[in-house]
Amino acid sequence: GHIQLDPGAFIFPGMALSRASDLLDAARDIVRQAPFRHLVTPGGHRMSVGMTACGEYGWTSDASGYRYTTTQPRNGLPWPVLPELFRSLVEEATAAAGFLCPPLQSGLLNLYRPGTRLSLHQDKDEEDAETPIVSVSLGVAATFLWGGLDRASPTRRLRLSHGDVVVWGGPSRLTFHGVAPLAVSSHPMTGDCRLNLTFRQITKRP
Ligand code: MD3
Ligand code: FE
Repeated sequence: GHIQLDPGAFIFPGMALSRASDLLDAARDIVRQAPFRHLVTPGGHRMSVGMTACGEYGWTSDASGYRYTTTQPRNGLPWPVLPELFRSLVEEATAAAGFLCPPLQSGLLNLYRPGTRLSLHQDKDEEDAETPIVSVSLGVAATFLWGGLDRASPTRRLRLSHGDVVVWGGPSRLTFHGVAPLAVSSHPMTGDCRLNLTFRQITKRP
């Protein structure tokens, strides 16, 4: 079963559970090729989230702004290939939410350690704002902040646990969201960390 959070936003509790250890293995393989980095925002703040990517496009931030690149800024190499296991989970999740999506272009990997947070933001660096975003939570559970279409809208707090998959599409695609500082806790598969995978379409579809 699923929970509809808002129009277009669907949580599938535990959808990735049976695949969690394979997803983590695939993530480790990506991290070997493209290590986590703490990006600096255009405002000069070092992000507490460790980030890397796979697929055609990866997200980058530096003094000149936020953008998607087809190569890793640190070495000019392409981002690691988006694993088939990720692709099939995304296809399954979007179909279950009632969206028909060709394969998504980018897989972002976000690493949270105790105290890591992600302040309230909108995802609007993608040219395509129609295709849903899919997220997969692994390891230590986090408190997710779910706001509205204005920064000042009230936020709801919801728990995202190991194996949960969420599809964020339609009117929810541009909702403000964030993650509260990760608690000190432990998960058998990830120790004190949380790994979040998000999948997106970057360029407009023809
Ligand atoms: C709702 N990541 O990478 S995943 C991000 O847990 C990001 O790492 C968080 O926000 C994380 O940009 C939240 C859930 C999520 C991701 C993207 C969204 C929710 C979203 C885009 C639009 C609306
Ligand atoms: Fe986001």
